[in-house]
Amino acid sequence: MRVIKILGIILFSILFFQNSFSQKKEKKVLEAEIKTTAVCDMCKGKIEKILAYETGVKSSEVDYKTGVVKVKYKSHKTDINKIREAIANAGYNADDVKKNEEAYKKMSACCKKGEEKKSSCDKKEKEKKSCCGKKH
Ligand SMILES: [Cu+2]
Repeated sequence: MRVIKILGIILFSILFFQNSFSQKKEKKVLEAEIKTTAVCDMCKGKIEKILAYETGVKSSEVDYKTGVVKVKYKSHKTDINKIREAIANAGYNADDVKKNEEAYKKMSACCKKGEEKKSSCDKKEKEKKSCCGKKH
């Protein structure tokens, strides 16, 4: 019985220390990459703006050529799924989180087409027009 009691105490303290350790760890700034359906400069501007207002997000950078958003966030203020949701609410897929259809409908035609439209975005850029025909 005594052994069990001692083992119990040891187990309890291990769990306790682990818990307080991971809480300390959680107050860190984490970096993540989220795959989105961003295709042009306008998408980039939009997503970066949204994330700038998102709680806990320190910085974000969208590479619309690859569709990858690099985001730095405070893990005790937000989590990766909230960030994905914010992007999805703007009309873009974010990893496994599907885009908000209402927001998607309101987007400029150029931003809607994902992969296939990428080439035409580039073409327009070469003509020195903004991808979606708007200055931003
Ligand atoms: Cu776009």
